[in-house]
This record gives sequence, structure tokens and C-alpha cells, in this order.
Amino acid sequence: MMSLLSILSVKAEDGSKLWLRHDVLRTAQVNGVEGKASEILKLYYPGKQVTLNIDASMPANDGYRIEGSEDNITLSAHTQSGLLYGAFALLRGENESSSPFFDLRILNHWDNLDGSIERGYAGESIFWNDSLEIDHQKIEAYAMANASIGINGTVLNNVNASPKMLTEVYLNKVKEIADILRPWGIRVYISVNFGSPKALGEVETADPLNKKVRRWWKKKADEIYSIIPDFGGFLVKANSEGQPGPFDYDRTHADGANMLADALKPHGGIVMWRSFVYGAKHKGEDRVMQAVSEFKPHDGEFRDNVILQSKNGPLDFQPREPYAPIFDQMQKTSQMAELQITQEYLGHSHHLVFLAPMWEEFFSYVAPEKLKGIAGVANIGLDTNWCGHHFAQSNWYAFGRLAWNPKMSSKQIAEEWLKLTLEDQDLIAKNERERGNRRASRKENSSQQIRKTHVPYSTVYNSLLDMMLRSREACVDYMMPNGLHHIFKFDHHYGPQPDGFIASYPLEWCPVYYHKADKDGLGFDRTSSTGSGATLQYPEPYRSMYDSRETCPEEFLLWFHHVPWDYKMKSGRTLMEELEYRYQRGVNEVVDFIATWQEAKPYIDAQRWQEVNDKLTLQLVSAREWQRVCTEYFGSFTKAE
Ligand code: GCW
Repeated sequence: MMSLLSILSVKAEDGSKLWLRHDVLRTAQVNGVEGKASEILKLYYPGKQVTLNIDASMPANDGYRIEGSEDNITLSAHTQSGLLYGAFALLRGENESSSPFFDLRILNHWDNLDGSIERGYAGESIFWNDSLEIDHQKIEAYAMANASIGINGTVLNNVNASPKMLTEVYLNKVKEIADILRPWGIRVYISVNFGSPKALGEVETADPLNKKVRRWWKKKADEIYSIIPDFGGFLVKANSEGQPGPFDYDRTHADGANMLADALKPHGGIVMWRSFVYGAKHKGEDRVMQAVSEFKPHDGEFRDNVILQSKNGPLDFQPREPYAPIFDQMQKTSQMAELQITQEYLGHSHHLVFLAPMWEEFFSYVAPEKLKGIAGVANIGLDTNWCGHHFAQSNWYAFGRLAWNPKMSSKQIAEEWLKLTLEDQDLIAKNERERGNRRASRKENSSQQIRKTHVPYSTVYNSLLDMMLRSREACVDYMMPNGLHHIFKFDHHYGPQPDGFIASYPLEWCPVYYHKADKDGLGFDRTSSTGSGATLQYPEPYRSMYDSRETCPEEFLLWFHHVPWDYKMKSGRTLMEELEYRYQRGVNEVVDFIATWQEAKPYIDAQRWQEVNDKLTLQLVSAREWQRVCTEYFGSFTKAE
């Protein structure tokens, strides 16, 4: 068996070990059931006596119970996975029992079969490449990382799915991957192309009410389960951004989803049907309203193994959006939230942006109790450090921890991640010693330099924590403050293009459609009286609050209102002055992050320090570009005659 040792004995600090940097091998006495949990404990848990115990009387989920004293612990769970999660909790130094909030804690990989990744900024796919070779070692390391934060499912391919995924060659690869992931408690799922039976030339149509089509999917499901008995199910993007779907045959989303659900049902599989739709049935309507318009009439029509999967906001993973009202509107349909871990609109893998505060904000509007599960669009690729930016690892980590417990605070998550991932006890000790020595000799030499480079670790730690927690708001400020949205460059969604308009493109892709700047003011009027009426999709108290310019929170002002340039904001500044102030504040934050990182230098290994520093330099260039382009562009309207 390939040992875990070989997975982890990678060179010093290149980020490849993620938050699993237990490099001192210790022996622990482990009694009881074997499996990944005992393997992990044997390797990493300090010479302690841990008894593992499968307890069928515990609730039938992945929870665990930790009992006993420090050096004589009993870890119990209903499932093997529960033991594994408990083992990782012990490694994090926890001693409390816990069980997962969501049963479905799933990563979505937008990986194409040729190895490229849609909106991936950390190298090629860890699963797919033209030679169809599976890197077992890599995938096992991936599995362990996921298990360590409680993730229990993964969708292996892009929602813009190739019909080839359902052919024998690829399904055999899915099986190979499933076999590696299974011992780590992770199920595999795949994205399917709705038009597959037709695209593969096996049936002349993909009409979901056609008997041959239904038979085709049933047989396909049987085939999949014959090789992967614990297969999870399908994720589907239908009639969205050019993907085929039931509308092509004048059928409904429910017709389409239910056909797939019926095929999977005998095997216990589920369908995750996405609500990310626009430009199909309700073309011309305000884009943020279209999901509710399309799905609401079918609430109650979906099978019980269909889950509607919606992005956190009604538009598209912007740095800040109000929550998507579909979560309130669909009352008889099971729902999941889709969060984006990869930073498509938040600076790719160049910007340091910790996303947990954004997700915490989402859960403050949409109670986790409303949801059956949670999906995160992965930021993982073949880069040595997995995520492109060392700090982007914290977003993968945060997603897993929130999927386990959506009530965890982003501060708690950041603290855990920082300690596990960045702290180096030897470096801290060495520098604290040196600091002591320097202090002693300060009488002779009290230069600024010494004081600057030798900030105590506790101060540095607090600044790093603070930097992470402020980073998302900073990004909102330097990109799109006060409710501005989707003013990105067309092709890569990295830099600003507020003047973006291409006549041959759908209007919903053009920045000018979203900010509606003119000589009178700025912002998208979505009010019930003079605008699109999107506010009406929200229940009270949000409906009235968002509908009125006076009560609308300023962070969403330009999302819901077209506001005069000289409108007085709460700060006393005019709208334009406020925007200028926010853009500057965002840039200042990045300057401050760079200073924090400088202070942290003595406490961080050289390679990771340098790599993060290089990225911060780029982030500042980018933040300044956003500031300059946007303030100049919007400013030009205030000067218009
Ligand atoms: O925001 C858009 C992205 C597309 C993505 C789509 C979706 C997978 O720019 O790249 O396609 O969302 O979520 O389906």
C-alpha cells in the first residue's frame, strides 16, 4: 500500500502539505477498528492511547464522540467516516464531540476532460488529462485533505459537461478515482450534459418525456452503479449559457430533473439541479430575477431526490451580492447552496481574499436549516501549493469547516487555519530569543530597523488574523463598493471594465447594463415603483428595506437604486465622494497588508513568505488599477454637461 508517509514527506514549506504539516512522526497505541482513522492516529498522535469504537447506538451520521482523559481517549462514531473526522479533530487539538450540520458537503470541480479548468487559477486538473492517467498519490493526498475538514463528496467534472463523461472509458476512470476516495469517506458525483443520449448518437432526441430517452438514462444509471455501488448522483446545468436542457423540447425543469431522478432513485442517487439560469425563458427580464421566474412555478413538482442548487447571490459570485431570494421562494423543494471557492471575481489566485466572512454573511440571511447541503466550486489544481496562492488554501479549509458547522465564525476558522498552516514553532522560538537578545543590546543600538523587524509573534499573529478578516471587505472596496456589480473585463473577470459594452453580446454580460451610469446618477433601479421590481422577490423585512433608498443598506445601494451623483450618503459625503473614499480605503488596506506581511517575515519560512509577498505586490497594482479606472470613468459622468 502506498503509505501516507510518502504523501507527506514532501520538501519543506512549499505549501504542498496544506494545513496538514504534522512532520514529527509519533507513535500512538491504537486499539480497535482499523481504517484510515487508526492510520492517521498512529502516524500523528503523540504516544497516546486511543480506543476506536463503532457505536451503532449513536445517531446514524458522521458525528463522533470524544471521551476519556488526555492520555486515554475513547473515540466513538456510528460510521468509519465519523472515526476519521474525530481523529482529525484530535489532531487539531479538539476534545469535544461533534456532528456535521449538513449531510451533503460537496466540492464541485469545473474540470474539463482535457485537463483545463473553467475559472481555475491553480494549474491543470488533478483528475483529467489527455492521457487519462490517474495520479493515485495526488488523489489520495487530496482525499486526506478533504477528509481532514469533513468534505464527503466531490463532483469530478465541469457543469459545462462533456457528453463523453458518460462513456465507458471515462466511467472506468471515475471508478478508479472513487476507489481511492472511498476509504476517506468521499463519494463521487459527476456533472452530466442533458443532451447526452442525443449527442452520443444513441437516441435521436434528448426529450425527457421520450420513452427511449428515459430508458437510456435508466440503463446508464444501472451501468454506473454496477461499477461504483456508492456513486452519489448527477449535477446538472441545463438551459443555461448554451447548455442543452428540457426547454429544447418544450418541457420544464421539473420534467428534466425528474427523469434523471427516476433513473437514480433505485440506487439511492440524487440529482443536484442548478438554478443558475438567465436568457432562456425569461429573456429580457432583469437577470437577477430570472431564477425565481423560472423555478417558482414548479415548486412542489420535483421528486424527493432532486435538490435545487443555487448560488449564494442572485447574479453570479460577485464580491458582494444580496442573498438569492430563491432560497425563500422555493418552499416545497429541497435546496442546496453553491459557494465559489475559486476566486473568479475576487482576484483569481493573485489576491489575498479570505472568503469565510462572505459566507458567514450569506448564512446570516439564509438560515442553514433551510438547506439540505452545500457545494463549493473548488480552487484546486496541479500547482505545488494546490490553490495558486498560499492563502487561497484557507478558502478550501473554510468551506469544509463551514460545511461541517455553518455557525462557526470566520474568526475561529481563520485562527485554526493560521495556526495549522503558517505557524512554525522553531522560527517563533528563534525569533523571540533574538528579540530578547536585541532588546538587551538596545541601549547600544536603538535603530528603527531593529524595532521594525522584531515585532513579537503575538502581535504579528493578531495582524495576520486581522488581515484575513478584513481582506474581503477590502476587495469589495477597491473593486465594487456600495452595491456596484459585474463591471469586470469580459473575458477573464479579473480587472475593471466599467465602460464595457459589445453590441453583439448578450446585454447581461455587459458592465454598462449593471451600473447604468448616466448624467443623472448611478446604479440599477430594482425598486417596485420605478424599477425592475426585483425587491418584490424578497420577503419582509428585506422587501421594504431594499425598496426604499432611505432604508436600503448602503452596501447594497447601487444594486437596488439609481442614485443621483450628489446624493448625500450617511457619511455626509456625496455619492461620488463616497465612491472615491471607498476605492481609496480598499487600496490603503492592501498597502497595510503588505506592511503586515513585512512584519511577519521573521516568523515565516522563506519560500512561502516570498511567494505571498510577490502576490501582494500584484494585488496592489490591481487594486490601484480598479481605483483609477473606476473613479475616472464614473467621475466623467459627474462632469458631464
Ligand atoms: O459565472 C459564470 C462563469 C462560468 C460558469 C457559470 C456557471 C461553469 O463565468 O464560467 O460556467 O458561471 O456557474 O455555470
